[in-house]
Amino acid sequence: MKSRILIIGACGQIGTELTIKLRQRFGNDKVVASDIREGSDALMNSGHFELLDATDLEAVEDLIFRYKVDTVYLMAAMLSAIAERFPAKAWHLNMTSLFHVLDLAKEQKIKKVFWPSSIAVFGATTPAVMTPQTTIMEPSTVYGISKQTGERWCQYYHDKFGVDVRSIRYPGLISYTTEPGGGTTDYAVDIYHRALKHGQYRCFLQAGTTLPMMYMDDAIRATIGIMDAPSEAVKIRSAYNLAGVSFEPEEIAASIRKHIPDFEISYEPDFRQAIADTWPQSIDDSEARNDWGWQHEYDLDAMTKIMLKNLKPKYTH
Ligand code: AKB
Repeated sequence: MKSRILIIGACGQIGTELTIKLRQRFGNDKVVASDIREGSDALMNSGHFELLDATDLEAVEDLIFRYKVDTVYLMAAMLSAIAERFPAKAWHLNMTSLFHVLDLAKEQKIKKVFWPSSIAVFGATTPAVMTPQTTIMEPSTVYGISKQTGERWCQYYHDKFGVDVRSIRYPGLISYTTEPGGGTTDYAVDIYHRALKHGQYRCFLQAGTTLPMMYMDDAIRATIGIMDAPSEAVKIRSAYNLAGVSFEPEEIAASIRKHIPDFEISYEPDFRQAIADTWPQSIDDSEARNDWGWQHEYDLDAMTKIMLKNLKPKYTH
């Protein structure tokens, strides 16, 4: 019987923690990690790993066949800031990999798909405060356009072909195990590293830039939560809004000062400011809460405490 999970993009920020959590839950043998590059020791040493280019259909199909995979988490993507530098490459990676997985589900070679969307689907014309599930969406980044388009395709494959695809719109994610790469919300991770290393941080977003964020444990719980939900509970097959906390750089700095009183933040906004300016400040995720019981746990101070505690050994000699 087919019963393995394949994670594509397992060595990224979400993929690393998701793989480890799913291995703890289902057993190491049941979760196959794959990525274009190798990942952390914890990931590489705890189960199957395969080098995989997510845009190579034959290679993806081969892994699905060889490992008897029935569920795919497609986490490979180029994020907002880096995608602006490589638009064609980002579009190719983000869309081609999604089509491959949706087509394999349509052909019933796999049963269930998770694909991550993002708050980047929203744009400057979207209501920025408590952004509703269904609203104006005019994304201005390549990444945002790829996520919005991807959402429409997920809904389409579900409606036309019965594909069981599930998705959430992640806010900025914060974790201490794997650093993010190429996002606009990355400052909220960098700031903890710099606070411990240098006692100060020069922020690439300007003061007052409020963005929706979430601690990684919450994001992983949401991901597994929507995948566990009975099919009929998942009423939205594009992607669900998902909220944790919202804050601006000064608020995270103030939270860090509770542990490192001399910590200083300064501001030198770059091109990422223009991206952040088009994104929501806070998210209304009542649909996710009502449909499949989503609830966040971590607030800013709880997250700060965990981040500093776990990163400290890295910077203490
Ligand atoms: C990014 O900043 O690009 C990502 C996202 C919000 O999807 N963290």
